[in-house]
Amino acid sequence: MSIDPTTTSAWSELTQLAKTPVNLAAAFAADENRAARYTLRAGDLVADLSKNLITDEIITQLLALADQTQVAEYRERMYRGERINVTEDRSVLHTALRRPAGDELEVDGENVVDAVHRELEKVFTFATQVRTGQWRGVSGKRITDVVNIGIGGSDLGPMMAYEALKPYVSEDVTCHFVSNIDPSDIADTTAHLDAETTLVIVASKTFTTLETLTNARLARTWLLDSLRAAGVITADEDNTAVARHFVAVSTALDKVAAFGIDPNNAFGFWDWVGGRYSVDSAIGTALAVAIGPERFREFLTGFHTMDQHFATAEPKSNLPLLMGLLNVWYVNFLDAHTHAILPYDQHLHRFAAYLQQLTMESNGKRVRADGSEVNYHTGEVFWGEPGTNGQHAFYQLIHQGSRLIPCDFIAMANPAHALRDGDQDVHELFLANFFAQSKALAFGKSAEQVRAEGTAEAIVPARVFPGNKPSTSIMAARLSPKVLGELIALYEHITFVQGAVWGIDSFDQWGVELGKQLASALAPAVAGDREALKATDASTRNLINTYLQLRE
Ligand code: G6Q
Repeated sequence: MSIDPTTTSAWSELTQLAKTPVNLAAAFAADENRAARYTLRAGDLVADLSKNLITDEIITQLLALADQTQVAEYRERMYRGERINVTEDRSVLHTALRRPAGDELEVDGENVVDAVHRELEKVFTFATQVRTGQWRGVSGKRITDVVNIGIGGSDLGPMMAYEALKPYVSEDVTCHFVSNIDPSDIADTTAHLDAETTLVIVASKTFTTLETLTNARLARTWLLDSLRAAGVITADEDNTAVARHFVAVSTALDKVAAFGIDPNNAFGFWDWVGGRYSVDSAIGTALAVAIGPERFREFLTGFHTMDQHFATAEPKSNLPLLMGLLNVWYVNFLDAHTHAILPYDQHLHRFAAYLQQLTMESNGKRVRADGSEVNYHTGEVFWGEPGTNGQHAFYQLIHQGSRLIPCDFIAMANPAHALRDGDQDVHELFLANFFAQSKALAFGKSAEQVRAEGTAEAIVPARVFPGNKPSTSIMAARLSPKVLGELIALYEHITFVQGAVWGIDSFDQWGVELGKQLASALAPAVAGDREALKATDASTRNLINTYLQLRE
């Protein structure tokens, strides 16, 4: 039986506490140690939680809520490999992907840590071969471009991490990421590539995903057509060419073989790795090629550092636990609907997109793990853009709109590119914005301050910033592979904590199934089959008819 969190005493206490709003300006005035007291360290990350709408009493009750909903026990069960993904009857072991070699964790009679390291070594050998030019295309040229074809969890992680770790990426190999079944995606990508020097990684856990298999077939056709046109291969050399230019990452090696990829050129992982939790498995092969085995190991160390922190840090100083509980506080007691992710680091420009999947596919559930319906809100909408772009776009609503939007600001002390504009260090200017935004959100600008600037009375209200808007600021020295691993694992565990309190299964994703089924069922109608069109509902029929009229 799942625990209904609303039946706990902590939930009642928090409901009461929410009736007395926290005033940030007053809280800081009353306690000069507030910033220090609420600043935590986890691995290389420093997180300042002091600008959240919290008091010690609220934190005490949030931790009581975690106790009463058995978050720690659930965490232990996950780490041990119990089948906590109940609707798919699977273990949830992304934490095993980053355990050091030599550790032991037995699942179904196998030491999964050994299995993980065996597979990692295969990935690393391959990555080194590509990076050193030992792996050659069918015409003997070295690989200059890698195209990762995958979608969802088989795309967003490696793509986000590739962008984030740009300063560590090899100059000899460029990675590209194709995910959308919109033919523009593969066409635009291959348009600039030379088939003789391109290697395709087909990344699909199930190897059944329509988008990925369609794009993989399109890529194969492009590759073989190009090689033939260049006179590099003859008609009977297709298999040789595919073997030199295609590798796969999957849990379904039989399907890889059926597609025509040599299973020797395939890297495996396991059903206990969820797609959105898989960037640190063989799904990260493109990233391993790009940054190399050493850096990839550092990336894994970062994840493991955060896993250890989550497993062992005292509740009061446990960063993922507290950040997860804060999100519950905002969603369930202060009526927040969304949460903004605002990285002040251009290289994290896909981080919010990545977190959208991690958080919303995980916690967008309305029944608990035992099937009972929730009577409280679950997953909030995560969204964001890198600063300062967001400032010139949507921050208006966060500062002066009517909704409460908790924000996570993320910044690195050291820039990837130390540029100066005359006497000005540009990174300092950039970070001044990072500091200014959380300050403006927390402390606002009063009517008196606006008037003091000589503002006409009629427009004073429009220029007031009410303040008291919550935010967390996370900093690290630089965006190294290790720090990126820590950041990702931090959000994995924040997501876990929220799901645990809510009693939902954060590891299934049944909500994506219906659309997939309907798309396949509607394909004949879209192709103009009158009977299929007649069989569908009136609204969809109307839309498809409009399309058929517009299609040239
Ligand atoms: C992630 C989801 C989903 C999945 C994609 C791709 O947790 O399960 O985003 O990653 O649907 O699936 P395949 O890797 O099986 O192609």
